[in-house]
Amino acid sequence: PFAALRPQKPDALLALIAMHRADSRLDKIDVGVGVYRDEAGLTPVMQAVKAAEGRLHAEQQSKSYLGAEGDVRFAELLMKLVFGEGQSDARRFGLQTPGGTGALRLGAQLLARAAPSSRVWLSEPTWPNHAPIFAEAGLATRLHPYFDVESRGIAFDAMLEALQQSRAGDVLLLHGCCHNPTGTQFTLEQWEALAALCNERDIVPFVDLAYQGLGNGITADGEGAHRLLDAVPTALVAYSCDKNFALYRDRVGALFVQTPTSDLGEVTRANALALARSLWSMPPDHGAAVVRTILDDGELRLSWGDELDRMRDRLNKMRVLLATAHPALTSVASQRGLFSLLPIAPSAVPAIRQTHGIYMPADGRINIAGLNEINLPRFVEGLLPHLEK
Ligand code: PLP
Ligand code: TYF
Repeated sequence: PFAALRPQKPDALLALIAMHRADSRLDKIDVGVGVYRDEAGLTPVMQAVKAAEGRLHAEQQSKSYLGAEGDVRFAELLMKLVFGEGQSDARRFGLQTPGGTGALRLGAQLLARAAPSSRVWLSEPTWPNHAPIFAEAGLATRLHPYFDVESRGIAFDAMLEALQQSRAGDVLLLHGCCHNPTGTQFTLEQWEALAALCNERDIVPFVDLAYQGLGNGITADGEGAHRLLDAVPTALVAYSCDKNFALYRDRVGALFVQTPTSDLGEVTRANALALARSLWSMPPDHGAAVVRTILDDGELRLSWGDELDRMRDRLNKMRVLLATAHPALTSVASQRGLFSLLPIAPSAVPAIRQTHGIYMPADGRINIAGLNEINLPRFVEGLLPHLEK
């Protein structure tokens, strides 16, 4: 059967990792794939994670099967971060998934089973995996304008205008905070306007929350989603712990679903579990057990929160430094999270790579965490001749 298969392009972001590794220049700069790095360029295991792993190693009595829902306490604890304290009710459920990607895919399969003719609206641009995840689940995708090239902020009016083409039952994918790749975020007023739009047009919001805590803090980064979720009857949330707990390769995430009634919630949960069984049977335990151990322990939770604060402060400090380097970069300071989209032409990207050893994807997205006080001047020097405006 394989003779029928078509050649595939490799993931451009993951391909950059290998390209950067093969470059022998000592002063090369990696602003490619989205992982946090400290000022030494490392992506360390967080202290609270090390401590939790130590406890699990000492105390875990069994590795017997858990079930398709994964670690129930993990999902319960995360639910408070997603919906706010005291906001778990019978209309909402959560299931552990392999990463945020697993949560997106499970949500997509659930939507495809429940409403196969619904279309999923994605921002232009968005994370390159979004469209294939929904398409592979059998759902049609549509793009809405999102980024305003002039202000380097959100083209909110154009977005709302395009969504006038939505049909009842369509799905709207929203980045909960720290938009990938633009670093933009909705204001609370915009979240409220989006909630009103979803209710008016009978659209189902699907919030992708992959960077909570890396923008303005855990609480602030969840606030927009809380307001939206409180205002609408039906919603999905794909949560990733891979960035805010630096657990990337352990693949830690959860899917949360909100339904209009608890009866509908029960049937929906049973369907999500059936789909999860056919996708991965059960999610991998370790990373979720680590997150559960941290969130359930006052001391570890404080340690995790402090380290996350320091990571975010470093990102925001680099943003301010980069923004002051050139007027065309001013908006970088008000953007949040790991990413920013540079005002450069795609043709400048290979030139900057060859001449200066600076590695970024073709759209000019940079990972702010790849910068530090030592390499920032060299980064700016390589970039300046290519900045537009
Ligand atoms: N959503 C967005 C916007 C992302 O940038 C990522 C990055 O990996 C994910 C989801 C997936 O997260 P995970 O690595 O947990 O699958
Ligand atoms: O956008 C990024 O860089 C992160 C990491 O196929 C990532 O979200 C990139 C590509 C991919 C999986 C994860």
